[in-house]
Amino acid sequence: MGGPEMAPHTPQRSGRPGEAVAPLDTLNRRVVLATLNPGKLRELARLLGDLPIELLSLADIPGATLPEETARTYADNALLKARAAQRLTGCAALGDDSGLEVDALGGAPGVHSARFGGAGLDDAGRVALLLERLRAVPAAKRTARFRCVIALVDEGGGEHTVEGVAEGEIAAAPRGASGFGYDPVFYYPPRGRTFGELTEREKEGVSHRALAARAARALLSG
Ligand code: ITT
Repeated sequence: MGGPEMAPHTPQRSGRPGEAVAPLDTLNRRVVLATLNPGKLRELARLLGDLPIELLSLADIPGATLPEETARTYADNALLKARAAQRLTGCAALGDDSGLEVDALGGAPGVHSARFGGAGLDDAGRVALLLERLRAVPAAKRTARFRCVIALVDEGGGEHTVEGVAEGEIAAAPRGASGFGYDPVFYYPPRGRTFGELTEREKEGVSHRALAARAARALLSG
């Protein structure tokens, strides 16, 4: 899989002149990102990369797989992923389960966003199918939201979940090439552009994942 470069992140610490600097080993907590989606990995690494922890990616562990997402809620699916990665590595683990909820489709694809239209479709195919399903739906009724739940399973098996939501609309056609998944058709009114037209930094300021990651940061630092 062509994931982002996820060499373990080593925090840098410098003390004031004359001040003792704690050895990095005592600061380093290893946290594994329990996702195999390269777009998510890149975003989570950017959102959490400055924390004084060593971030590892499940994608870098040969043969690592994630359990089937059999649960009906984002939180339970995120926990399934985080538990699996925590058991595999012994490290604290973060699982992300996310999806796009389209009001005109009764909240679909929701937790099934990654599998919308079946296993044969790629991101572009899922976007095309979504636009086809919404062909007759006027602009005012194309409201939608991205939801992201991040689960933390710590070294001792303690579990926490946090959530972030970004409200928007489904555009008439794809626009922009950044991000991943449904980003090119997720129009975000406060910026007047789709997520696919935002820079990584702009998406980090407003996205569902950024909001959830902000709450996850508090859990990791607490
Ligand atoms: P992992 O299970 O390995 O984490 P996945 O892609 O299977 O990866 P999900 O089951 O959580 O993950 O599926 C979420 C889907 O929702 C994802 O594949 C995208 O299609 C879509 N999605 C989630 N966040 C998104 C974002 O920020 N931008 C665009 N699409 C997103």
